[in-house]
Amino acid sequence: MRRPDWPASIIEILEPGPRVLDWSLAVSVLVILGTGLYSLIVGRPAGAWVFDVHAIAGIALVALLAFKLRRVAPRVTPDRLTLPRVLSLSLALLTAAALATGLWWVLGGSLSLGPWGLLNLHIGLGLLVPVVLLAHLRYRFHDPRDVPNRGRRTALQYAGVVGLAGLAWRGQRVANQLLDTAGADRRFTGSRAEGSNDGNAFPVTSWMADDPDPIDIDDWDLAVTGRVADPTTLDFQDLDTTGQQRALLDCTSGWYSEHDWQGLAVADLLDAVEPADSAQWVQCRSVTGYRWSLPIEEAKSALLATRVDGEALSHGHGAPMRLVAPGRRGFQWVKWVVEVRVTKRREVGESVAIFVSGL
Ligand SMILES: Nc1nc2c(c(=O)[nH]1)N[C@H]1C(S)=C(S)[C@@H](COP(=O)(O)O)O[C@H]1N2
Ligand SMILES: [Mo]
Repeated sequence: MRRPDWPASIIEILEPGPRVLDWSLAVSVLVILGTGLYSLIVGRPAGAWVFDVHAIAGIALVALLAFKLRRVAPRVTPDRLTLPRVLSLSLALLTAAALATGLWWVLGGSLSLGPWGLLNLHIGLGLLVPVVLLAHLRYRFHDPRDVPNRGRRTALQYAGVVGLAGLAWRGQRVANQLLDTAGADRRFTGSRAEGSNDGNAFPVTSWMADDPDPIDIDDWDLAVTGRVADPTTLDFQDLDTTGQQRALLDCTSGWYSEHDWQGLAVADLLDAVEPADSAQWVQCRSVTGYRWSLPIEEAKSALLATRVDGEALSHGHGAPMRLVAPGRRGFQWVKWVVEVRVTKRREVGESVAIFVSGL
């Protein structure tokens, strides 16, 4: 009997049976998709596990995909390229690209794609995977009851794959530190530092189409509307901008920046207009139609900033007024605010508006 060499034997030990493998590929894609989407709204360290699960499942998927490709490679021949095969092949390439861009980001890579970067590319590729996967399953679906029951062995294999992926995720941190890469000082969200404590000198991100003309302070005012006893409209000169807040803006495109912000404390504004008992949400609306709500209790610790580190806010950063929402991801920090609306229910349309405002 041939004695298996070392790499071959570890592959044989860990490699799940074909059906189990296919189902675990589907499950890991679901886990990665779910944690990936959810991670976009996680801004506080208590949610760090979401990123860990996303990364470990991603590394495990690298191994699972390798097993899968090893199994199907002999079947991929150019003369038999039918639609289902083209779909399978695209799925493999797309998944590999999504995994590679994620790993590259973690290891300190970057890429400039106009207004977007490497992390945006990773998210875009990742969102395409389930679409092509569904098309692939249309042709290749197998009933889960076909999975042969080899419980104990399969469980051990999974412990092995996930355990090794977890080790790799830890090892990555050490490697980044030792090699002092751009991946070394990531926040738990994966974001890297950009221009903290330096006034307006941090990246400007209007992630979709928002690009309003600069706002003239004399033409600007702030409307406070909705479920309040005293709706009001304030000129810039009327504002009490002695509020302060140190807060960190963490954009889902992969950078963060921490600053001392000055401006109008939302708590003071609310005190002045007296919210009704039914008031639950505070929505900040931009001149562009972009808008986002915070629960009213949380809004009381938010700031409508007019300055950053003592400098007047620049146009790109939302002058004359932008929301500073501590612990929330950057996309919720509405720029060019012209209205604060106090509501009972959160407006459903706002999650659409952040994609289409300014179009
Ligand atoms: N009106 C409006 N507000 C916005 C955005 C936008 O496109 N339009 N982009 C958001 C996103 S995705 C981020 S990360 C921050 C970026 O703020 P900055 O450009 O000051 O860095 O603003 C948020 N507020
Ligand atoms: Mo962002």
